[in-house]
Amino acid sequence: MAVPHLTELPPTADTLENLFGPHLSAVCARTAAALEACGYGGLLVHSGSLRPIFQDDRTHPFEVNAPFKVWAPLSDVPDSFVHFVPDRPPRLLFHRPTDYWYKPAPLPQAYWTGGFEILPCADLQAARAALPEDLSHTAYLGEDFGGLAGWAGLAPNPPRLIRHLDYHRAVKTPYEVACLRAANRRGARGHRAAAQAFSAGGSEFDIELAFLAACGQREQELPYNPIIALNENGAVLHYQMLDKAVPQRRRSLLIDAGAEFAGYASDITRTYARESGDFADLIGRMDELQQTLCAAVTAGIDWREVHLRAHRLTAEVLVEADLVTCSAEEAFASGITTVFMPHGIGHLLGLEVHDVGGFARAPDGGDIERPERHPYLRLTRVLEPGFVVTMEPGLYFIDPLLAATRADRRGRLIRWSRVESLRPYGGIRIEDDLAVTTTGCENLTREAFSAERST
Ligand SMILES: [Mn+2]
Repeated sequence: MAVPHLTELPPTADTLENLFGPHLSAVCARTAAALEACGYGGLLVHSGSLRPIFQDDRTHPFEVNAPFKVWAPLSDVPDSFVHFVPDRPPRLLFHRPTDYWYKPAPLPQAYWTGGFEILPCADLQAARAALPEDLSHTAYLGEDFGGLAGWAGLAPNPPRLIRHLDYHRAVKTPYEVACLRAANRRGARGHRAAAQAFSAGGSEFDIELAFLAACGQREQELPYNPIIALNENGAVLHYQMLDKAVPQRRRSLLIDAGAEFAGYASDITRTYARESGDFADLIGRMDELQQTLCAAVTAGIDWREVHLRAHRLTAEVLVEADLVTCSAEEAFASGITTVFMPHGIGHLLGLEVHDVGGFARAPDGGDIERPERHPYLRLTRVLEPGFVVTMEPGLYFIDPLLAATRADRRGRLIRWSRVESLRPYGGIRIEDDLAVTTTGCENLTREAFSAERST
């Protein structure tokens, strides 16, 4: 069944074509610089392999390698390669087997293909034959595809080169920001339908189906499996069950789900209450906190400080909501906020939902440490224009963390009766995607929801 409204999704192919040329030039330039710094003359990137299922004639779902996708927005063509030698147009060795069991992907002809020399290759031997005979001084990015050992001379996955490329991938080109904006439009569409399915009384599974239909994507195309959690399931950070039964009493929905556009991910979370009351008020308060944090995002700020500030603000919410018996200062200093908010405040977003390069001090340097007691933060760098980050404060009632806290001396700092009354609602997370600029940031997610509301 066609999903006609998706054709209206901006940006248009013309816009994308205009943006893709400079994007490809930027990828070529930064790759050339990285190759030079690491002593290589060329790069070969593999799209990935199909992995057979043990004792079966089927394969696991295909997941493309992100370092391949940065060149070409192809998510479903295993055993293809991009071969790049500085000062020459990149070549795409496009896997096109003779196959009557599966339909081979058609040779691409799209807004991005003009910058490539594209060669159809029936198999790996044909791909090897299309490459220079001498592959020494060529770096290879990808898994061992079984046969790689025979491609003499390649340097597989050199860590230094990967660090260089990952470091620079944190800064998105205008083309990439346009793709992330479109991924947010698609995701906001899905979220709107999901919220309606929740209001209509749907199960977690029903809500997922509504999300997929509105995004116009199958689950395999999404950047990650949606987290759709009713009631206390919202306290499981990566809840995955998609229960098909409707719970007797429906209190709350936490949905963390994103869509994909040209290989780029959106990562969006919303929390809804079925009825007004304390939990609904707490959602409103967390939304305010999230907006306060978003308003301060701009190039030049240290993401570790954003994370710690989120904890200080969370401590204030805990006091206001009467969830602690101590002051906000003590709630922060004692680490009680990490019981209610045990994950990072956000991460880089791009070709991967948790994008690479979040810790790199420099293209060729070590990692920037996480703040003490905050082991799950995935970004420690100072923000630069072109970074796209998520902002995702949360407040959860997580049984194993609460139990451990109750057992130690910090237990006295928690107002247990309040925790008991809010536990059945699971938790709250509100997550937007922000494109960092020199003067602030663009909230790709809020803009997408506004644009969807006006359609
Ligand atoms: Mn996220």
